[in-house]
Amino acid sequence: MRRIALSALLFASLPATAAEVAVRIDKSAFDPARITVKAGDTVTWTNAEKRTSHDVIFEDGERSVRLLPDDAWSRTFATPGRYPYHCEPHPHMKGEVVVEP
Ligand SMILES: [Cu+2]
Repeated sequence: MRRIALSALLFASLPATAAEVAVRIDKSAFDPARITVKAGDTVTWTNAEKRTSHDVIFEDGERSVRLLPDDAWSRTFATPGRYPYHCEPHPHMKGEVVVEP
């Protein structure tokens, strides 16, 4: 009983840990296209295509390298805001990361 109470207290006092969030790129689309994360979280895009390469180009200037099939790229979002992005060779592929405080 005492041990359970102590564990709960320790857990409650720990700072929130940064999360890792995955976005899959497949069938020429970002999945999910729109995600909401917390400041400090890291988002990883993985190209799940068989043949097609893609990239992740943010309007704020941050950009991935070209992602060949099975390649992955990550960005950590320190500042709250909206971060729209697209794929350069396929401009119809759009996504957005919403970063909450
Ligand atoms: Cu693309």
